[in-house]
Amino acid sequence: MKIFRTALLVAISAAALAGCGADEAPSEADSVTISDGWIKSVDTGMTAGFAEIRNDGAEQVRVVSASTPVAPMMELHEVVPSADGSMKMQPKEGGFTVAADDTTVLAPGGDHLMLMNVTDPLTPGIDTDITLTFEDGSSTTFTAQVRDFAGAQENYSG
Ligand SMILES: [Cu+2]
Repeated sequence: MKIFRTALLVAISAAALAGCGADEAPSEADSVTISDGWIKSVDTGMTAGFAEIRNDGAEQVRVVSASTPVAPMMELHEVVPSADGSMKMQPKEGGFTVAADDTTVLAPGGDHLMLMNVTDPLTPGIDTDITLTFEDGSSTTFTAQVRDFAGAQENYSG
């Protein structure tokens, strides 16, 4: 009888937990799907990472930071025209926002993930993880493939 009662309590607790979870809004990470993640190949120093960030949620999400095992430092960058007409990149204030039911594309010449102080060569064929952290503290990790890419050599104004 005691065993039966314990089992019943466990069942009730599980139901209560499930019900609680269903009432809460999904985290920003749960609303997002990342696709086509890649990193521009580099020997050492700085390079850029890109991806498509799809938000299927009903609320805007915001990427506030990013990290990867292949670089000790990562920033969220935008590309802006400078006074002399050339394009410069700089940290994007507030990070990357993705509106509800929308997709933000990180691409050469536009918003990108900046990998800094890379010490081991990133050559085509290597896959690595990139983790994006959102405004609500949730995070998601995706795989990025290192690729050769010759374009979009913006200057760093920071
Ligand atoms: Cu950059």
